[in-house]
Amino acid sequence: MAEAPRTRDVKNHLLFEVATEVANRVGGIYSVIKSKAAITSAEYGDRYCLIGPLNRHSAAVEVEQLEPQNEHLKRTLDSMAERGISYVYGRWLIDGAPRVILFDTKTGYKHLDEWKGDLWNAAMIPCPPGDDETNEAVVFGYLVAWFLGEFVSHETSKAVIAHFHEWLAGVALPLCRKRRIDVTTIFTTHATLLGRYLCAGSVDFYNNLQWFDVDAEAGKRGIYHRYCIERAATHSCDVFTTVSHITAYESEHLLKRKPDGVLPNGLNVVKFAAMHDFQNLHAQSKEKIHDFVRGHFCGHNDFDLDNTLYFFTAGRYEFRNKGVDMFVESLARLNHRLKTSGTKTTVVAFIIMPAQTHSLTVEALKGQAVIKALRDAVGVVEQGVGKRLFERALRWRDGEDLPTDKELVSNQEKIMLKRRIYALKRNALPPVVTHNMADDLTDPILNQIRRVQLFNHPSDRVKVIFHPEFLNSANPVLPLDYDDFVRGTHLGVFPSYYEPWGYTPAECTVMGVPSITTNLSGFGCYMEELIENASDYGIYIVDRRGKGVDDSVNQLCEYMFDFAQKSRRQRINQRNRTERLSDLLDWKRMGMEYVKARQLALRRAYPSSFENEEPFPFFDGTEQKVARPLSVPGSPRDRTGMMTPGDFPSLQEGMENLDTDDYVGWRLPEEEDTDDYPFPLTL
Ligand code: G6P
Ligand code: 1S3
Repeated sequence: MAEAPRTRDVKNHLLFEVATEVANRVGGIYSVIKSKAAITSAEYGDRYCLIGPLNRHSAAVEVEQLEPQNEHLKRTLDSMAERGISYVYGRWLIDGAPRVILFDTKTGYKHLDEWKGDLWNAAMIPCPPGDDETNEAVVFGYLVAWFLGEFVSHETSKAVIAHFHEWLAGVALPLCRKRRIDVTTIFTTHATLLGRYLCAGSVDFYNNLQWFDVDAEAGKRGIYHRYCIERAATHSCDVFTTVSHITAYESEHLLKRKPDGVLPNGLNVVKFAAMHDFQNLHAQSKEKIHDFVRGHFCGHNDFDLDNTLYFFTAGRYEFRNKGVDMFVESLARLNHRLKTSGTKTTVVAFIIMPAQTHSLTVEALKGQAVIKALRDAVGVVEQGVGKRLFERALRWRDGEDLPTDKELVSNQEKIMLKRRIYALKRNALPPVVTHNMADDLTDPILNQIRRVQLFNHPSDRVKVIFHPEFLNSANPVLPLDYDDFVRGTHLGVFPSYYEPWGYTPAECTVMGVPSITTNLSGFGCYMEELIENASDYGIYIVDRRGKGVDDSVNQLCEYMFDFAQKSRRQRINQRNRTERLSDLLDWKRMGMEYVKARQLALRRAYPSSFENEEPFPFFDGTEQKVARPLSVPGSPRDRTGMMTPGDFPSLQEGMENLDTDDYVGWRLPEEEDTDDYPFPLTL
């Protein structure tokens, strides 16, 4: 007998977004759902709810507990609670304040063996013992499928979209399909398991994508069962998406399904009333970095901070995938070039990547302490000198000379100052790492620094500081939150080999900090596709696709060298241009892709509800490129056409006419700086 068509109210549909990082910061997915919440809440209001596993520690500070108001939701959660499942329901205290359901997976573990058996019977996915991460994924997946199945049996009128992020949240997808739960589903993968593993090794990943024996490769790496979950999720959802074209191409070959579209990551862009506000913030934050550098290089403060540039890289510690290998090698070449050019500019390059450490080093703490002691001593002398100068000025007679330094600084003060200055002396070179590493001898970053011998010698024009911990303002050595640190730097450098999207250069862009990325990162490809000459806007893209490693390293070195030649005026102008790109990355614009994916999911699940409607323009039209800035001379370079490997268009194309007020189109603001000013500048 033919199945009756599924009918539900698609206009007022409900949206559940499922991820393991709801109110629980682990990595990039947290940034995605948190920053997107405002725009999704604006669109859905109470019809939007996020589902994640409960992490009591972070939920305690991020979630305000509430009683569910929706009767179907309440019935479902009550019934699960009656069967021993605990959860927290509440408001996530972030922009948009979305509702969240956080299931306590511990209360589901009593069913683990039964569910593992069921997963094998339902989808032939094996779950070997001893893999805690997979056990978590299974329990969470079964709880979500339980919840959705029961919810749609109570809520029978409205359509329900369930949007899942990443394989860890994907177990529920084959279950929804197998149990024919009346929801329509979207799966977004933010990386592929195999891609991450293969790239971290020494394979020529992109040239061999078509040829990998995926089952065998997953088996060799002991991740076959995880890979099965990822692949089952990919093939069971109604709409399959990923975050960039490059990861779409990878998914097509490694997960064997061509994504229906690309949902690039956005940011919640905060605009300043005036352009100079963000420039002032740069100067303030840079001053704080100067303070750190003074301490770190104490005894070796032989370079001019006014002529110093701060470069940095940051992210998850994946040495090859995040391109740290290439960064350090290029820094060594940059050092050589700066030395031979005879420049007075110094580059201090930071590497911010969390690794296993025991504590901050005594050297790092001591450097800051002696500088603080010196500053305090100077403060005392300053007060004394001020007082004496004031007294002398009161008693000053016509014809008398003004007091000399010698008269103003007392002997006692001179001794105190000398002691503080002697304390700055140091026999060793300033350290390249701020912490005691758990595994100093085998640490890949340290070994690479040793190999290229960037040891912070006075003659080096490039200095290196590895800070193996995320930043925060309570840090006694470098007391800055990550965003404030980024604002104070001059250039972010992210030469990734494996980077499905890459939030780090995107964050730089919205803060008006130029950055270097690669054409193997989703962000790099996206910007290259949209902007005619991205480097004019402070988005430098290293070619890691068509060039050999050595050439890519040279290109990266060249970009950094050229940047180091810029005048302050040129840097200020470039920052203005970079910041102007921020609307391009705003969720108000990027969120359109999510709208399209949801439309597609509804149309696939409930085609009869759309019979009398115009076809939805998912795949027509092309993005308009952002023209080069007016102050930059034209180049003959032709950049039309797709720059990404998959030659399929994204969902974003052809959506200009969608009538959604919450989302905006993007135009480059028209005002323009020039590098040549008609009046003298004192910068
Ligand atoms: C901002 C401030 C300026 C400062 C400049 C330094 O633009 O508004 O007052 O001179 O930063 O720029 P730099 O690239 O040298 O850090
Ligand atoms: C992933 O996190 P990662 O740093 O492991 O997801 C992020 C969010 O989509 C993405 O920006 C990043 O490239 C991926 O690699």
